[in-house]
Amino acid sequence: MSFKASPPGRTREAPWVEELRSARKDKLIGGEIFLYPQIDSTNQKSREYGNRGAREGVVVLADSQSAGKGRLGREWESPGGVNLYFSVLLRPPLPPAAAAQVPLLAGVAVATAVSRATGLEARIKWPNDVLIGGKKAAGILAEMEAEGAGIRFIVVGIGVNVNWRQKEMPPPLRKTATSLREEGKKEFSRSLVAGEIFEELEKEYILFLQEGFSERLREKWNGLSWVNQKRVTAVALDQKWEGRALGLDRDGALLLEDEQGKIHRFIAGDISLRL
Ligand code: BT5
Repeated sequence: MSFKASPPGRTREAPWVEELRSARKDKLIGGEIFLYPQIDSTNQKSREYGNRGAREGVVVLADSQSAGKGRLGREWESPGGVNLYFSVLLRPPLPPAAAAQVPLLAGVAVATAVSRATGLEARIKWPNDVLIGGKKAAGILAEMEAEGAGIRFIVVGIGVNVNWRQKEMPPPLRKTATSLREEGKKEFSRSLVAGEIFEELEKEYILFLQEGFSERLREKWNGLSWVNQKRVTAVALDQKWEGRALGLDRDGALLLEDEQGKIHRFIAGDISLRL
């Protein structure tokens, strides 16, 4: 089955997208990029591609989103012309239980790539936030479709605030969100940042297929973690747990030690952390 790039491109593409395409030619992730100037959500579109049989590594990239999604029904602010919004289609030949580890490897890839592209220190706040200077610069939303005992596909959606200015952010976000430009005090190339993320994600994903959720990956995650050894509150629906974050265990669950020294395990997805 073949897919035409969308929209069918009568106009020239933005130079940064052309740069990105040529940097990723023949690679697994981003070797094929479907560009949308505006879309509801790249995750939504990527799921459609997934359901229609698109191959692993295909990327849906948008300049802006009208209904960008966060986790648990939250929204992702997605103005045009400044940031990155994309979704990567993966087809790991693994059981559905392994899917919970994919956002963790994506967090490592995004934090590493952003640091490399900008020289800024990016950290991970469990499970899926990438912070710079304690504020959120990127978010990850992974969604899976399973079939019986296998994963049909996973869509890894990544939003990075690249050149968004604080004064253009909605006021409620100004305290918690940041961008590469705000932190680095200069503009960054979207193609450079996206290219580094695709590269790092490809590397981590291939290693994950070979080694699983390895000691190496866990240590890398723990080394990048913003929360380890900090006092945190884990919140799920109507319950709260307070304690010290210890890091990830062998399965990728976050460990929290409460006042009484009791250890609690949290699986990403149904819980939020507050510092
Ligand atoms: C996330 O959710 O952090 C996942 C965000 C994933 C976005 C990408 S963009 C490409 C792809 N297509 C999609 O439709 N989604 C993915 P969560 O942890 O639930 O965080 C959401 C919360 O972050 C919101 O409730 C706001 O408080 C805050 N927020 C919203 N937009 C933001 C932004 N652009 N930058 C920083 N924080 C933001």
